Amino acid sequence: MKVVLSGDHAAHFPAGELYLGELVRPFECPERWDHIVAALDAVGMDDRLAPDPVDLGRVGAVHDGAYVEFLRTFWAEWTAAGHTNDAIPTMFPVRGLRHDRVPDDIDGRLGYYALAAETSITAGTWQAAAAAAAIAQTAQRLLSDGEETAFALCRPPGHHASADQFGGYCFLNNAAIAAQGCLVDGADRVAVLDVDFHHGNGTQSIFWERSDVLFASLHGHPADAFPYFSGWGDETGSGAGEGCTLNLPMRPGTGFDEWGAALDLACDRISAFGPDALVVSLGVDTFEADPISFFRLATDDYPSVGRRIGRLGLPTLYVMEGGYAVAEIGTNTVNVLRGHLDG
Ligand code: Q9C
Ligand code: ZN
Repeated sequence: MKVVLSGDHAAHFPAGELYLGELVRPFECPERWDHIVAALDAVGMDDRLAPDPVDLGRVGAVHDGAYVEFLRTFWAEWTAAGHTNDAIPTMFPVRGLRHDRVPDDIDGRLGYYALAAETSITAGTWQAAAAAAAIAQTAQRLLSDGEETAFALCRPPGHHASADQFGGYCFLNNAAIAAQGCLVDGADRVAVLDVDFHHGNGTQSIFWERSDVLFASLHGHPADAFPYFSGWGDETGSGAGEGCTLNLPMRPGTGFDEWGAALDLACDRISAFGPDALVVSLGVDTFEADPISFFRLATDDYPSVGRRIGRLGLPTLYVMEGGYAVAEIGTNTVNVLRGHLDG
């Protein structure tokens, strides 16, 4: 399996994350990437390549142009306004407020384009986010050119980012960019399987009305887990996309028996959809020791996750999402990839 990766990820590392009333060291940290690379080394997955430059035209197929421009120019505007700290959004266009007007003020625009306050923007955020999108694009082209599998080692992650919102550690929706790229490069239908612990609200919203993309997600129930306002089972898509969204929320303490049964259900739905390619939003924050999540998957469960996905027999692109048990993130991630390859 080819692995696409870039050292540019390290440019994004905010000083703090607003977490339960305090500013803590961000859970989404550069060492996550180091541990994944070390685990790939350990099993000899050394077929690696750097991404081609990001294709912003194609990013614009899933993201709002003004949003991408906001991300690209944010740090220059923020510092020009005299701010030197990382930026934390604090005011949002919530219930009862207008979201049809974009403020001029840079702090106002920060809130307009944010979905939550735990995700700071720092000097290197655009460099890293653009590199992650480029990684997804390069890996997608490998798949479209005939590779059976590829791993896009994206950081920062992407599945919470909608067409025009960042948050949940995400800025550009790498998996959505890849899925859309598959369609542009010849696929008639693509499935996105999101196994990250959190609901992929961004991916869901991007493809909500689309009949050419099936979005299937296993995640912590929104009554109990971030992003709280998305991911119930009755969210099934609308318009042409009605029935093309499948949400399987699960409660605290869910272990591999129940989670694996949900994975089987999602895989059955994917088979029935008949896609030409599969994009997997691969988060391993389902792990029992994850510090911010509540499922109970064990390191030894991950090979069967990859095996089950591999049995679909589809060209498959794994896109890295979350996973915050840093010491185990590499082994857990590589276990999925190995399970897929070993069958
Ligand atoms: N008290 C990803 O895994 N914080 N993002 C939750 C709960 C946000 C996770 C705090 C978690 C975002 C890609
Ligand atoms: Zn997650």
